[in-house]
Amino acid sequence: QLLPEPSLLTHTLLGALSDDCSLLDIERITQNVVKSHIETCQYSTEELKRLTWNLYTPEETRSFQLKSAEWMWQQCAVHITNAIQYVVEFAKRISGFMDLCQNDQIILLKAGCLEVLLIRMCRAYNSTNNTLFFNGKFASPQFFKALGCDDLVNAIFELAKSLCRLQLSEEEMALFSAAILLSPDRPWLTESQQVQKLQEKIYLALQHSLHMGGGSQEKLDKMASKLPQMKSICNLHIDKLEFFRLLHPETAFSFPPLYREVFG
Ligand code: MHQ
Repeated sequence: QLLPEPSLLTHTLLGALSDDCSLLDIERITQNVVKSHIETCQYSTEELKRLTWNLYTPEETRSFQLKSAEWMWQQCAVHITNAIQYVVEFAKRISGFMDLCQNDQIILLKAGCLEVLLIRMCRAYNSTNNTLFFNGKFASPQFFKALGCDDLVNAIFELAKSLCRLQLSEEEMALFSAAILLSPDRPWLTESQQVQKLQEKIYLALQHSLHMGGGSQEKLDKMASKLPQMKSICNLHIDKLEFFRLLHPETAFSFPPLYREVFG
């Protein structure tokens, strides 16, 4: 046998890093990140569960489809901006994040907030009828037709569906979000070493959590395999926004300042 069992490998990995990250550290990190996630996730699981059958009627859907692209873009920009504010609050509550220089905090948030939003999205997705929570009710992909971005909207729903299949626990979601936010390879970081140290600890916590939950390396691999899909959605969103800005500069200028700063 060339390789040890996965459990043994994890054990060895945890053991090897124990000099600067003990099991106690890992538990402390997990607790901090999960608490931060729960406190900033905008909608509780109970709330979303309670609203599961609150769907837009066909008439309501039709009336949204008939709205102008400008109006619909404005609505979506406002909702995304609200959600981003919660992600900023999540970041601020992760221990170590506020110790980074302000320049790096901003770089990490600009680069990672949409990805975090996309992870959180699976909480607000209902796979039985392929709908997403939007402004108080669950909406189908067709609901967003007026945006004129069917490819983007379909890609977002596809990601929601495939993330949902992973059945991530809140703990896994929280740690995965934090790990993505603390990516040391974002361009223009000045203290990427420090970011890397934080990310490594969060990854250990995630691995530990998967291990405890009876999961395995396989689940972590599946989670990591969603990253390219998320990247391409981020790029597609930027492309669509750029094109929209060319067609409707006035409307784009009236988008929430935070939205313009993050994606501008
Ligand atoms: C968050 C809550 C949340 C808030 C906003 C912009 C564009 C051209 C297309 C939700 C995207 C359209 C978004 C608003 C649409 C797919 C966007 C618009 C989790 C994520 C969630 C539910 C967002 C999901 C994606 C939505 C519906 O905690």
